This record gives sequence, C-alpha cells and structure tokens, in this order.
Amino acid sequence: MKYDLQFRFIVFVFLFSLFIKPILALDEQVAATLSEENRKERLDWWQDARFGMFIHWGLYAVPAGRWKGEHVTGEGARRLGEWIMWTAKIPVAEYEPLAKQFNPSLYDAEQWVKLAKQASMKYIVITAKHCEGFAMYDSDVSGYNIVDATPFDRDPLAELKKACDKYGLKLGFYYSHVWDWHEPNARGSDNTWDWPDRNAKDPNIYFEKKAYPQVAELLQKYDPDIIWFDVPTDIRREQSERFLSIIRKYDPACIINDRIGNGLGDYESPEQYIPSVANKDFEVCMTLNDTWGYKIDDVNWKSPDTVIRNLVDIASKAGNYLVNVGPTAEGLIPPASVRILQEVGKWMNQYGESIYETHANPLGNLGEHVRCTAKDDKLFIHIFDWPERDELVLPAIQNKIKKVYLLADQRKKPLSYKRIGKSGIFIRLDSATLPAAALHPADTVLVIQCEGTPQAASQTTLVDKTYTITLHPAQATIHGQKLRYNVGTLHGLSDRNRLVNWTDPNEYIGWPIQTIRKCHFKIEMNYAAAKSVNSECVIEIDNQKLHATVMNTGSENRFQTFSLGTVTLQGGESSELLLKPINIKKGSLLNLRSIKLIPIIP
Ligand code: FHN
Repeated sequence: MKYDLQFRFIVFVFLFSLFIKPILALDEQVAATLSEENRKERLDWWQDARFGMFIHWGLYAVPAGRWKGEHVTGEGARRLGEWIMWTAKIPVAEYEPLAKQFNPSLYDAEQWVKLAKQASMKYIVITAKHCEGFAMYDSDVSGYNIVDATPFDRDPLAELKKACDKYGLKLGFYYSHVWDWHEPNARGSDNTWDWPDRNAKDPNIYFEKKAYPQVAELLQKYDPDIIWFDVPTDIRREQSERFLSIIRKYDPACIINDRIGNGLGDYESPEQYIPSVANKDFEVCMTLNDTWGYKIDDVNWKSPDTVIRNLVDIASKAGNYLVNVGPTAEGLIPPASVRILQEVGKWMNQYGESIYETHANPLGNLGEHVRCTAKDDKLFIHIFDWPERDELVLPAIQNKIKKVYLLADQRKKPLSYKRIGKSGIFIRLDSATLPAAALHPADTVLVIQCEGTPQAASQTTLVDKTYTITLHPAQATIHGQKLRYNVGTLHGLSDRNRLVNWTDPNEYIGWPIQTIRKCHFKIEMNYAAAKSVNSECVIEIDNQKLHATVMNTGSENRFQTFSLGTVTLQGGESSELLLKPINIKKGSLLNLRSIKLIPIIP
C-alpha cells in the first residue's frame, strides 16, 4: 500500500511538471508583464506620443446611418453609425449581404497615414472587428471578412500596417472581444433579435471559436503595437487573462487598454469626456462629430480650436488624445474630418514642442483660461482666453526664472514679468507689442524657462481677479473619516470620480487658497443631488458665509449649477474655502463636481 502511494505521488509530480507547470509558468511569465516596471516600459513611446488617430471602419459605412430609407438614430449609442445593426435590429441574414456591396475602391492607406502625420498624430488605432462581427482583415478564423466576403479582395489592415511602417507611425487594432452581433453565443449587448434566448448562449463557444483565435491571428499576421479592446461586460477574470496570455505569447511589448477587462490593461480609456483630475495613465477617445462609424446625416463637427484645446487640456494631465475618423464605404475619410485635422496639424507644427514628451502641469490649480505642460527646464503656459488687462497671474515657482517668451516667437523676445511676494508671478502680455503670428485663437503658448526642473512654490491654489478658478473635489482636503473621494475607473462615458459617504454633518472639505490682491468673487457650485434634497450647507471663507439648500437635480449623476452669492477676499492672504454641511436630511450630502470663483470686476 505504502509503495503504491509513493508511486502515485511520483507519477503525479512527473505529470505536473510535464503538463501543468508549463501552463503555470506561462501564467508566471504573463503575470510578470503586469508589473509596473513592465507597464511603464511598454508605455514609454505611447506617453511621449500624446496624440493618435482612431478609425472606425466596417460594413456599417455602407448604410451610413440609414436603413430602408430611414435615418436610424436614437438616445445614447443608438445614434452611432456603427450601431445600426443593433439599433435597427437588422437580422444577420439581411446584414451579411452588405458585404457584397462593400468595395472601397478609393481606399488609400498611405493617404490616411499622411493625414495622420499632417495632423501630427503619432499612432493609429483601427477597428479590426467591431460589434457587427465583420473582420476588416484577411481572417483565417472566419470567412466573414473583407477579403473573402467582399468584391474588394484586398487586406486594408495589411496595407495600413505597411504604410505606418513606411511613415513611422505606430499601429493598433480595436477588437470587440465580448460583443458580436453576428454570433449566436456572444453575450454583452448581444443580438437578441436573431437569438432571443440569452440562457442558451455560451460565450465560451464564441471566445474559443472566434475571439481568441482572431486576436491570436492579429498578433501573428500584423505585429500590432496596441490591442484596443472594447466594452468588457460579461467577461470573467480568466477570460480576460486568456486574451492577455494570447497577446503576451506573441508580444510582451504590445500595449493593451483597460477594456480587456478585470484590471489587466495598461491604461484607462475615458470616452467622449476629459477627466477633471487624473492620476493614472489615460487616453481620451473622442469623435469629431457625434458618431464613430460614418453617418451621412451627422454633420455636428467640432471646430479645430475645440480639438486643439482638448489636446492641450488632456496633455496638461499627462493623458493621450485619440481622435476618431469614420471613413465612407468608398474608403474616403470625410472631407470635414480632413479639414479639422489639417488645421490642428498647423497648430501642432508651431506648438507641438509643448505637447510631445511633456509631463503634467506641476503648478496645481490654474485659472480656467490657462493650462500648463512641462518638459525639462520649461513650463509651457497655454493661454486659451486672453486675460483681462493683458495681465497673467500664475502661482509662484521655486526655481529662478531665466526667461519668459512666446513659443511661436522665433526671436524669443523676453516678456516682462515680476514675482509677487512668495505666491505669484505676474506677466504682462501687452498684446499691442506681441508678434501677431504668435497669437493663436485657440491657444497661445508662453515659455517660462527656469533653472532646473520647474517646481511649484506651493500647492495652494492662487486666486486672482484676472481669471475664474475652478475648485475640484479631487483637490480638496477632507476633514473627516467616513467622507472620502472615490477614484473609480476613468473608463466610460462620464467622470465617476466623486466624493462619497458624506453622511456625517460634522465632516467637511476645504481648499487652501491664497490671494495677492483684493478681489470680489461670485461663487457657483455645480453638483448633483436627489436623496438629500433640502439638506443645508454653507461655504465659509474669511469669516464670510454663503448658505445653500440642496436642490433636487433629478439624480445623483445629473448636474446643475447654482449661484451661492459673492465674497470679498483681501490681498496677500492665505485662507481655506470650506464647504460644510449644516444638516443632511438623507443619504450623502451631494455629488459635487466643482466650486467656481468668478471674479467680479467693479
Ligand atoms: O459601442 C462602442 C462604440 O461603437 C465605439 O466603438 C466606442 C469607441 O470607444 N466604444 C463603444 C462604446 O463605449
């Protein structure tokens, strides 16, 4: 008996080492790539790049937002061009024949890559397979692809990869790994019009038959720099790990976004909004109109100035900006998109140094019309709106200032500035004497060149009569134990970071602020509240109190702005602006988005 057990144990150890250990070893190798050191190394080029092109291209470009003569639209995702199969509940049997019409004869990968370069974008992410289930590349896994199922008979992703390599752009693939409306077993936001019985769906069949092997072939065939997964609903940890292992088997350096699911991504992916405060690596993806996939009827284009300011705002928080184009069924990027990106490129040609390879603003909270990026010994001060009386007031920096000049001024003519006590820098921007070419309607960039790496003299918010200052709850000091700031995932369609558990009326928040001269301010509060209606709170500063009764905004995610009154701040003082409950009727006091101090110029 004894020898029998020993023999069995020996056999078990042998089999374990032969078959199980390599699998665990594989997991150990994959697990090692999740280290912060590995992640930072993978993201090195990506963090410097700051700006990329998103491309949503698929069969949905054929109907282009219309079905049987009707404009297909609706609330939320229903207005999106690439959602037409879901929104119009188009059966697979009626949707598949679109492939026979799909012949993008005007497609020219080099033209697309040249536009991205002209816009000063450093990488491209294109849909390899969206929720419609159609592969935009030569897939050996599914015949439902652009080479086998259409008259086009070319591989657009292979051509794009060649063009990106030729012109020095990185290339990533978007892959909808959970949602697939062409597949009977895919879950998530699934196809319930062909296959209504959700309980009959086994996602593992879909993963094993299509998603896992397609991700593997994308790595094998095209060696992408990024895999951009989408919407990780209905995916378990081991399934996300399987996708990770597949990618890591072929490329430890391939960047993966957070939508792989279960916390396994390299960065966060806020969509259609810019986080007010960010403390993680993130990339904002955004449309140029209101749809990702091409729609004839969507002409709600953003201006180039809006795109420029978004890029600057995101870069000031050390984030990336992935701006989308939705090519037509003929293979053309819409002319309106081309024009916007060309204008952005002109600004980047002049000011790109203030975006690429920069770090987040080190000066703390700045006025609404100003952003800051930093690199080496320089601070890049981005002036969105020309300040009152040509006066720019900035928080003080510890460093000795070597020079202040306009980035676009080739002669780097020094601008006059002076320090104001320990708390501020005062720069005169006499627009009458500045070179007109250096002033851009979207953003004029000043350089403050320092001795050494610029450091803020204080993280106390400087308020002044020359600009509106916005106080964010993320930057508040919390006075209490239960009340806290919840830093959720940035992924999704809105900023979910918020104050939570504000149930104790003795707990409050505050922002240390400082002034350099006497100022009068109107104070506005932007918040959402529903359960705590009629609770009371008060803003206190310098012995002045502004009372407020919490109003019902409809829900704890629907925000409204309320004016609370005016205060006067004396110059040369440091104080703390406090927001305190007086009583809390029910739930958490309110979901605060911001408090604004708007100067009143007498
Ligand atoms: O449903 C998709 C949508 O079509 C689009 O691809 C965006 C891009 O990030 N992602 C999903 C919505 O979050």
